Amino acid sequence: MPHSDLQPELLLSLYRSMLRIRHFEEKLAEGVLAKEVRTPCHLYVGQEAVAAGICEGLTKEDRVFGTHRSHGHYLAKGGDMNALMAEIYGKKTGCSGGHGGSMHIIDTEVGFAGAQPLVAGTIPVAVGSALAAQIREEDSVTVVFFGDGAVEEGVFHEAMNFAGLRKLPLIFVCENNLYSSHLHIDERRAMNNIYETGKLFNMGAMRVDGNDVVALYEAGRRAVSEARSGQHSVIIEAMTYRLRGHVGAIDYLKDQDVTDIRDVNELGEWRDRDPIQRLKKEILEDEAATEEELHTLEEEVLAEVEAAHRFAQESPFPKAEEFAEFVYPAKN
Ligand SMILES: Cc1ncc(C[n+]2csc(CCOP(=O)(O)OP(=O)(O)O)c2C)c(N)n1
Ligand SMILES: [Mg+2]
Repeated sequence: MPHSDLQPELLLSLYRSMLRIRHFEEKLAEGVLAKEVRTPCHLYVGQEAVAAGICEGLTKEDRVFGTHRSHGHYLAKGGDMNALMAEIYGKKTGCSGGHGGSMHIIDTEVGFAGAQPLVAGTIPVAVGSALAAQIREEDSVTVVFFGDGAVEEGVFHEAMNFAGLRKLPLIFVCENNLYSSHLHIDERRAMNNIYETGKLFNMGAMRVDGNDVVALYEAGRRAVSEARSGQHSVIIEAMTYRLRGHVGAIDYLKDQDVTDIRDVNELGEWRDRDPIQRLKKEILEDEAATEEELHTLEEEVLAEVEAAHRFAQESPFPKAEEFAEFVYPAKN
């Protein structure tokens, strides 16, 4: 019995998408630890299935908004890897001209409408994007990714209400990784039931295994079709886990004696649910590809990441006199 009805090409595309994020961030982590990278980095390792699964079902015209932890959203939506690495290295060739760093990334050419560090900050902007699409009778949907911590900001509820009222072509994707910085969700919420918020606002509401990329792809496709047709907005709650720390690059999986406040056993349990290993196993069991084909694919991804790293290292920094560009309006 195959694990999935999806075509092999689609499974391989999801696999490549997750691997690109994983290897990109593992390379980046080396740069962070070596202090080559000076911008704070919130790594997405462990959560790749969410970005990959949801973005696979979007078109270039669909708009995606991210968070402080958005390297994965940017890459999965088709953002240029060289430009992302260069941005995080503070280089002029970066996707934000080297002025933004890890948390201010954007590539409107591919529909990555922007990420920024204020928790819940992009949620109302995404409402505006979806409202504009509705008024202009565009066919696009808007997707906004955010963490479980963002649900504690009042603006989340205001945005949900407005989207629900207007049936905006908007999909709220909450990545519930159980933690907001160092606080567990059980210490912050009376109920661990974020997806049910959708029911209060007359939306579609789904909770999905956030480490199962195929389930996310299927949930995303359904949500997109409902939101695009004007049926209603949708909230998807993806239950997942970040395998690295809140910020920075320490790899608790390699150094099991050191952890943040999280329990080593908890980390171990989630490591065993690694979304990439899980899809790999399914692909092999379903004979959608051979071990050798997957190896070749991974080598290609590693070469792409190495090239992006070289590109970032060799690119120039912006000039000091250019720092105020994009901050103040140009003088006449
Ligand atoms: C408005 C606001 N308050 C506090 C912070 C500090 N802060 C940065 S990330 C973060 C945790 C966010 O948790 P969550 O939304 O679950 O995302 P995750 O880090 O788990 O991906 C906090 C509190 C902030 N950036 N913005
Ligand atoms: Mg969180």
